[in-house]
Amino acid sequence: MSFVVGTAGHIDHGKSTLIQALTGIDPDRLEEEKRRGMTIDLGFAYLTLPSGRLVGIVDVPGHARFIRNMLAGVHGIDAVLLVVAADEGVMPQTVEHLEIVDLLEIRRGLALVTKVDLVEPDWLELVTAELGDALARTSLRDAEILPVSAVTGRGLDTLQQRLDDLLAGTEPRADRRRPRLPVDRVFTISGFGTVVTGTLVDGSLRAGEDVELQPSGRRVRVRGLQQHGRRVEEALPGSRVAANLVGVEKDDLGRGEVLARPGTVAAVRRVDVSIRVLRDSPRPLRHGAQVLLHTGTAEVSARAIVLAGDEIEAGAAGWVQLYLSRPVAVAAGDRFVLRLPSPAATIAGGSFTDVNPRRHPRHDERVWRSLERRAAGDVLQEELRKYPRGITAEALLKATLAEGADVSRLDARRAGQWLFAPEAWAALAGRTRRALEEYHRAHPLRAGMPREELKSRLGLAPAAFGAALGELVAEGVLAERGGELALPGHRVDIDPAAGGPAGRLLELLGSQPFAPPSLPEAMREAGASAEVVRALAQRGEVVRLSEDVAFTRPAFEAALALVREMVAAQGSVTVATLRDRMGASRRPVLALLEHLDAQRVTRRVGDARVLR
Ligand SMILES: Nc1nc2c(ncn2[C@@H]2O[C@H](COP(=O)(O)OP(=O)(O)O)[C@@H](O)[C@H]2O)c(=O)[nH]1
Ligand SMILES: [Mg+2]
Repeated sequence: MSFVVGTAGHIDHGKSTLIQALTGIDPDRLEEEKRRGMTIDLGFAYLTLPSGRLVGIVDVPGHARFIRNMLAGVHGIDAVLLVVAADEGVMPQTVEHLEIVDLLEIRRGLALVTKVDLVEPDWLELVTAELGDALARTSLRDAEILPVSAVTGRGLDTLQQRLDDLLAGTEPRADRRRPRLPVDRVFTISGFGTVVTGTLVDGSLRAGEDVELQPSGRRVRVRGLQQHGRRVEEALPGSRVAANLVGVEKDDLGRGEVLARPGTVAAVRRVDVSIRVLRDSPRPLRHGAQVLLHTGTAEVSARAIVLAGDEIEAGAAGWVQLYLSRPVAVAAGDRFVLRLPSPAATIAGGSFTDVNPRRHPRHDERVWRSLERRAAGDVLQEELRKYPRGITAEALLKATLAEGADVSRLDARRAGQWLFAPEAWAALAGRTRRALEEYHRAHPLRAGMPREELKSRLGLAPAAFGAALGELVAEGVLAERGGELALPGHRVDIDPAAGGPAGRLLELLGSQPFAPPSLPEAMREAGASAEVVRALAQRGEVVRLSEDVAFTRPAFEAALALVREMVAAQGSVTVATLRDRMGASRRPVLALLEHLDAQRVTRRVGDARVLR
């Protein structure tokens, strides 16, 4: 198992010199760094501690202008070595680096007062006290302060021992089977091609794996892996890794890209975050503020949507949605730092609560209550709330990267493969009821609403609609009648006895049962609409034989009995023989027989009909 330790502290305080004294490796690898005697970009070294524990070291620049490089190096470290020169004491970037460490909630570290060879003991005491005060307000409040000198070697053995002790109490990195390597350096080695380095988190990476880079989406293969200058077949989370990649050129890569298993990390433009503004922030975080987001090795400008209130004051915390100017590959729980672009200042930090959120209304308590529950670990339940139209269990697990999580314990309505949050289900049932009420009011004579219409009103996916409908019927929200949907209490409201259009129509049709007036004519005369005819037909009081012939139910029953009787007596029936018996014209008789054929009561044989 290996660990990663990062330096922090003001420029020229002796960070790089200390790392070289400890490891024999000069972390200032750039020609410009050597020429200017100053760290510009991240430097890397490694060390074997007395117990045999291996640590990768990330040396960061202290200069204010290179804070962005410092931020790219500090992610994923297990512990920090905060360096303060004994002759200068706490300086601006000591404070700023400490603030960043605090915002990233890095709790393990050693505070090193270096260059002690340059000062008298009483001065050292003063600087130590001042450093103690600076630490007290941060996540490093428990860090031990050690005096060291890279020149005389004083304290270096103790430093190694204390670092060893500190890491001995460190939990191994969580293996979430989702390796992510935020790229912090890209270079080429002749004969090998492109190499990226980074601090691996969340899972282990194997040589030969097919992986992808996000946010660019490039597919590449890991040809080989190295750790601390040695080839390895597998790199474990929480270690420094160099990966030799096939399928990408050096110039197509940079910081901000994350190497991960395909499909496990999404690049997003919107995130919900929990934010704490520094107590000493020069400004509050205002709603609408343009900020720089630093997370992993990515830096992106973002606009802050403060969800409650108009700003988050210095020293306060709150919920914010960030709109990012371009996609960033992040995971829920990752930490970040926010800076103001100009005048440049670190003002806040926090962690991602939802990396795939909806847009939110501001000042809506439900939004941050949901985020609170999500942050407290109720991820699946809160994710489910984002889908008012339901989501399949499979898609829900995919959205939260929670493969194999238990969905059976969710507070959810199940409809086949689909899950609905309780409030979404209640809303769906409510909308269904209202849609049907409205429909019944507009069409009192119709038995119900066609399925397709409710489907489009509810806006559900076809599969979700089918499943949800079954549940709604089972729940008694609605009833399905002959392919149409109605409220269970809905009755078609016509009373044929009341002397209205329906009654008049029945009267007209019944006055000459086997030779009724044509249907359109009867409707006109009775003042009955097509709806009335439909309703009467649905209630069985009228039987429509064709477009323009309708019998009353008693007439139809009598005609049917006659047909059966004639066939029984004569073997078959024809239009002519039936017409004679019914004393009707050809038109209704033909319509009746064709209707009976269609109903599969009779069958045509030449000119005649027999019973089926
Ligand atoms: N006397 C003395 N000088 C030191 C010590 N450590 C570093 N220096 C000097 O301080 C200067 C800045 O050191 P450097 O490691 O580049 O600082 P960094 O910017 O924090 O990385 C260099 O000239 C070093 O030689 C030390 O322990 N004692
Ligand atoms: Mg340096």
